[in-house]
Amino acid sequence: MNIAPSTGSWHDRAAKLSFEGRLFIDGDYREAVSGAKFETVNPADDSIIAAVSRGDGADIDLAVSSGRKAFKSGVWSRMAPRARMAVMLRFADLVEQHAGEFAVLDTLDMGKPIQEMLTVDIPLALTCLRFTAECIDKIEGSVGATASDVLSYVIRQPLGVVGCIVPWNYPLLMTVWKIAPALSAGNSVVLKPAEQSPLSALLLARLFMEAGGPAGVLNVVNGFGAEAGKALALHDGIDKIAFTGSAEVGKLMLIYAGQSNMKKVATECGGKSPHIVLADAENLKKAAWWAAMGIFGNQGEVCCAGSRIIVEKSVVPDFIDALSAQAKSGYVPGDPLDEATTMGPLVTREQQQRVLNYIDIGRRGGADCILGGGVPDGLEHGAYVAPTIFTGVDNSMTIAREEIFGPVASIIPVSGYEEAVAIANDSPFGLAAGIWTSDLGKAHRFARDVEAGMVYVNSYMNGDMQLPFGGWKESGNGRDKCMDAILSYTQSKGVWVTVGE
Ligand code: TXE
Repeated sequence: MNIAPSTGSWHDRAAKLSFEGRLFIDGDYREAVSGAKFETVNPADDSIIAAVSRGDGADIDLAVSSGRKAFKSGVWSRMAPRARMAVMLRFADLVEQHAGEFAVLDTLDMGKPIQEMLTVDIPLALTCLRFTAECIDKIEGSVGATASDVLSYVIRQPLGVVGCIVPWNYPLLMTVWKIAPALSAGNSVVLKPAEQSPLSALLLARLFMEAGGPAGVLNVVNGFGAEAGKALALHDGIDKIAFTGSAEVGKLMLIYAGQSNMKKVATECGGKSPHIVLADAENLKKAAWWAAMGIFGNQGEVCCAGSRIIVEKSVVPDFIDALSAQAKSGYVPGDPLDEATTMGPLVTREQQQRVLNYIDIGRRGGADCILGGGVPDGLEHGAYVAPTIFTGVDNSMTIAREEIFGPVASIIPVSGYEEAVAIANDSPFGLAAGIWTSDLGKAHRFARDVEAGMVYVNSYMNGDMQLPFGGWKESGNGRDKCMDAILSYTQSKGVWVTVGE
């Protein structure tokens, strides 16, 4: 992937950046109708990055009507598929050209290491933009089998105006996972970024226009969930809400749809994903490497984090040694703008407090904290939490049931495969699941037995654009990535044509 090389330090680049904090509506930046603003804060040192316009219902109204006007005009929704594809591919190229800027914006806003932006978030966002663009002229209808005096066919059409509500853990990537398929399918979009990470979406909107996207097709309204987000989800002019966030707010989306126009709702709501290591795993060190990545990568602020590590008893001591060693060498908290840093601060002081509180609950609940368990020495100036490992965890403990969304691993010992699967499935969530085994039969059995939308055998959080991303149970009902995701931003229409007498 051709990512812009770093020139000078990333701190120099950050110092030179000018921040756009206004809303983006109808093809232009503008202040919120109320004139209100909020500050976005760098969690690495509590400094204020920028003042951002605080949108509310009035701004959502403007954005939705701009999206509707654009949709009805057909300027995008009826554009020839390959012409729309060309715009989306140019959009991807522009995002790639601005990779360094995106890397700095998201790192400042939410604290993730810049090297993770460069090696994970940006390449994955580009792949998503290009994959969805390439799918545009592969959206097909069908012709039904009928008597010869009838022609019946099914066409797929865009929904209209889609509201996208996204979280802060992958600001650019989660935004792209929603807007790329929605735009590719011909819809207009009103995007509400997370209030913790409002900046990169504003650059995206400008680049979409530069690529040839018509005004009004992509609108960005920053603001708070209970103000801008709620107004968007309740809006009668919105045809679908695509949401990623907490299960609590995901449930609200379904309520808002019922209280308004019964818009379609797709949710992706996090999890408490099981990552199983059986005694017949071929290589425990390798399993520990992936397990560490699965819970400490992106500071553990990952919806499919393998937060419950379920390990067969006979290999627990060796696995704990390997995981601890990997945590200590591979995840060293530090300045996220330093390219050598492998772990940044959490997104906010509130999130830090929430995670420290769960660590306290774990200790008081009787689990054994064998690594980390607090703020790393010398990093009190930011929202840091050290990689933390609990052993002797029982699946009924709070730390095994609730999503912590931080670098906290819980090791749950089990007697073998049957108990491992029973525990894996004993959760209100069902997003991802992993297993380490050299028994092919067991691996495939697991893929069928486990209640999760994504299964990894002998690796973790792996995959590409072909595979659907989404959950079972309270992890939500939506699917990102893959052709199905694009189709979920269309609706079918059956046409019955009488051609005979
Ligand atoms: O999420 P929220 P928060 C989980 C994770 C985390 C917890 C809280 O466990 O610790 O949720 O994070 C918007 N109407 N995940 O508080 O509140 C909000 O502005 C409309 C997992 O950040 O769900 C933001 O844009 N919108 C998750 C988005 O919803 C509302 C990623 C998510 O915020 C709203 C993030 C409302 N009433 C958190 N209230 C994942 N699946 O990866 C909030 N929002």
